[in-house]
Amino acid sequence: MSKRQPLVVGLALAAFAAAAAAQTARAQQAAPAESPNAAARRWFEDAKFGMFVHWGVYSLLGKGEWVMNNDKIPIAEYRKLPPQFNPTRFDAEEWVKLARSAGVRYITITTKHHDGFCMYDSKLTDYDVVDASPYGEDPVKALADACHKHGVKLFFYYSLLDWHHPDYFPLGRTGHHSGREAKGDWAKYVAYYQGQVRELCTNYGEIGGLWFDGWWDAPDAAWDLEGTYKIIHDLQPGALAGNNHHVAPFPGEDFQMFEQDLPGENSAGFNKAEAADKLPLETCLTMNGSWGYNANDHAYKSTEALVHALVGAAGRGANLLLNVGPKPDGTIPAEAAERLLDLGRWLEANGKAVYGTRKGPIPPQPWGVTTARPAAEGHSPTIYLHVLKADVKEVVIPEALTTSVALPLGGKTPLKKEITPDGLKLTIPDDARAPYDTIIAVDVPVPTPDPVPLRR
Ligand code: H79
Repeated sequence: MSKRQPLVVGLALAAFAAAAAAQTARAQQAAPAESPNAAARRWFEDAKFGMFVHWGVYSLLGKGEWVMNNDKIPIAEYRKLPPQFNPTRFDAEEWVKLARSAGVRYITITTKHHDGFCMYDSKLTDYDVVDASPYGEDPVKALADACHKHGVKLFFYYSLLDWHHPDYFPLGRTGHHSGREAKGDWAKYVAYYQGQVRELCTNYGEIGGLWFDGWWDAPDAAWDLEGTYKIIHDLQPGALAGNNHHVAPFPGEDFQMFEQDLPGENSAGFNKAEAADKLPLETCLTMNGSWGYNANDHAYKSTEALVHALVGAAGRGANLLLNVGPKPDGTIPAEAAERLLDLGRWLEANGKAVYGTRKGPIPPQPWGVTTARPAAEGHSPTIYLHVLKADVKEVVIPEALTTSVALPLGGKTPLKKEITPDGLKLTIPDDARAPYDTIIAVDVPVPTPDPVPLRR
């Protein structure tokens, strides 16, 4: 442990103690009425795990969702795709059942990606799956119905950036090879996209929220995001608005997302925004290296890496939104389905230390992360230590936790404790080790002890 870390831990534990005390005090009062928005945010933070779906006419080419831009396909050429889109094997029930088996609590699906093609039935354009494909049905409607039936929330991904719409002008940083005319009325484009947001908030029953992307293509444009968020909150008071703009959250946004990085990390290069203090967080991640179906990308992450992503996100107070890219026929690639089922089995046994938790009072450590379940009726606060490194045999936690009981998840024998100059050392016996993540539940007595600064 570095010299600086113990102090940080002591302070975080103080916050945890204060929160636990506040929770106890709240439990003794009548519960104040919670707004639909606050309830939705709390639900979202409890949910922890979602399934992202990137599906569009680009899937036909099997080269990811950026193929129009990357291969410089003009609109006139790209327009030949919708007449070929006929996902005869698409079964919304099967997708949702798979999602449920994986342990996900919500699905976020692309309703329109940067290519501008709408995967739902829009009255504002003919460039949509019902009007322009032989399939002729609305897969988003089928998915919404299946989600409602099986108790999975549905979020809509919507690209603000549009490489096809004639009024998306002036062009932004991308989509310069579409061959469209160099003119357009931006205000008309805003009216178009806000009209589509209205459709999405009106035609599919209760939704979890809207997930915007592509703002970064034209960061100086007049998007009227405040107006957009108002439409969402007026039409669906329990829906959350989020925007993948890679900068600090704007007013009206209900959660903050990070793409291909956990909050606080920036391997992608554009995750420079700090995690907002008060907003729920979400990290979206590809399962291989692609969002949309990529026939040549077999570089799938291992189940262990995916468990570590889920737990790593939870330990940083974030959900994991894990992506699949269905094939053009509507089926989910076998490699992806296998991993989802692995995660489901793992969560079946270990979900207690993930669902409904918040980031733990001990920040990410070289050995792993912590999550926490605040005190509630019938149980004292619990801190879960997720030991993600297989070769770690002991962990040191703040000495203030000395009176706690530390049990491996599902085990019966408390861990050996020893006070050391660095803090309270817990020794992990070999028979307490679990695959991917050795979880130790630290039951903190109530009242939570005052944090004692760690000795140096
Ligand atoms: O939908 C998936 C991707 O297609 C989409 N977001 C996920 C969820 C995505 N679009 N672009 N990117 C991901 C990469 C972003 C690159 C950026 Fe830039 C770097 C945006 C801003 C800086 C490249 C350079 C694009 C604009 C300027």
